[in-house]
Amino acid sequence: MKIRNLERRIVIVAMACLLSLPMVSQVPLFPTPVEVRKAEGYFMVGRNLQIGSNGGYAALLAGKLGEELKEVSADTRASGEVFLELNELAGLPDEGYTMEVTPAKVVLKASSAAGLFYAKETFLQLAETAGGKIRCCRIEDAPRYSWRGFMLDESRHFFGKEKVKQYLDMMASLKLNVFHWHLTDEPGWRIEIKKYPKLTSEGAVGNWHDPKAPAQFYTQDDIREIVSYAAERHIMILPEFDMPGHATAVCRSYPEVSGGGEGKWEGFTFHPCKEETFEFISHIFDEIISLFPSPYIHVGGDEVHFGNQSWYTDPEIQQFIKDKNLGNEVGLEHYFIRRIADMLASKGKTMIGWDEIVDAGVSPEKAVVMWWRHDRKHQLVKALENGYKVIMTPRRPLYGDFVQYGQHTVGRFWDGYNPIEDICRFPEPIIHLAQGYEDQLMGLQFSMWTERVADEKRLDFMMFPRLAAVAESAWTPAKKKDCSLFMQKLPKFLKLLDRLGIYYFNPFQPDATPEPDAPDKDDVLKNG
Ligand code: TNX
Repeated sequence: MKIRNLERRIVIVAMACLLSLPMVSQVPLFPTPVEVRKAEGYFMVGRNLQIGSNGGYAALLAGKLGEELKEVSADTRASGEVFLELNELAGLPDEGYTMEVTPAKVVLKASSAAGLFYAKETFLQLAETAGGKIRCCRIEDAPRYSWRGFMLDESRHFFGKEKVKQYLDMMASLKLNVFHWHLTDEPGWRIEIKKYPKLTSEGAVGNWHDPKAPAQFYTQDDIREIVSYAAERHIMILPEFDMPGHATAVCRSYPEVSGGGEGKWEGFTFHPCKEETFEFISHIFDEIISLFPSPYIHVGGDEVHFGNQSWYTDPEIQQFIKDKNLGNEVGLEHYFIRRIADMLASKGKTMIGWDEIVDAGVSPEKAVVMWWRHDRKHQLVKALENGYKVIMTPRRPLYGDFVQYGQHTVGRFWDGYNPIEDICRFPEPIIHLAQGYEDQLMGLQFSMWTERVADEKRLDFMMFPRLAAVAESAWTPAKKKDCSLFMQKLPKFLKLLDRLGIYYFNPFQPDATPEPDAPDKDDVLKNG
């Protein structure tokens, strides 16, 4: 009899645990906060809501609530208060915040403007996902990584200002804080440079699928508008000017700085040793720097070997390698990168480059590395051992042009593909490689290359809902991250996407959300 009672008690306790676990952790927030303690009762978001602040964002919050709660059932009578409190003395971590919800009042507190901004985003998401009826709770939250990025390639295909702003809004809601803007590459140059007008009159013509597509690019006014739109959302924009390779659009417009190349790689690189090349690049940097307040400029540095055939035969280049004692063409590539790092340092900026730059011998004071070649884990380790700060964006699982479902027919594969669960789990499977170097890991980013993404519908489809998992892996600390719970609450995020009219892949019903049409059917790239 006693044993029976004990058994029953164990069953009851076990059931209570099972029931309460998801209740505690499944607060409908993306990304999952560090700590949520639920309490009794609800705060109702009503029409008579009072919003106060000593640190801004009250009007913004009121506006957003007005807009977004039109769609959900906001109680018309309730009249609580929300207060946004900026308190430097509270000693909350940078970008961190607390949120205390009681039936009569919500207090959002932070010690930094960014923290207060994120507290507001949390409140908004809760109000939205809970239909204006917010469960009483206390949230303590702060990010795992300071670099929570998203990269968009607008050279291969151009999407324009409105799309970028929509994504900046999504990033803000997900607490992502770096927009890496890949503005130059083979098919098109996408940023107005006053000193070199042909960069856009000629270089902006064409895209990956159509070399004659009318010129598409951002004017300097557009750039300023987007930079300030991002700054209002605590998002830094990192511009990328890819060199010495992936420079085809530049070399088409200004052949005097071209480094040759063959066949489809004609004009792929800058001329690596003409003084004129460095002056040209320096002038472009000056305009880029005047537009982007970011302390970093991304200079690419990837895949130079694709199109540097002429470096091996051009007598001037060969002589330069000898005179400077650079050894060979790879040594020349490294010389180029070191010069660019010095040039940027002299202009007060830090260079960021793809992981090829680890071999160039740049001082770690002057460069940050983006690790992308998932199949070269030693390059991540080497970057860390050599003292570089690193941002992780390995192709698997953080490239958005990889498919997210085995049956998809347009996109990349490489011994598998990038389902949302793999993104959520990152970086745990590789984090042991960084053991002892955690301080050098700035964070991670999702990189959306667009050779196979020709329009907005496909772009949305490749982005969502995976971007929510990117936020989860960049924000939520490992010990608080639970990817099966994340998947359980994901339908709430899909509902938000529905409300915003964003087309997405539904991992729960893969066949209900078919792949959008693409210019090239079955455009699959495998392992290369
Ligand atoms: C490699 S990532 C590239 C890009 C391509 C991408 C496609 C990197 C540094 N270079 O130029 O768009 O693969 O996945």
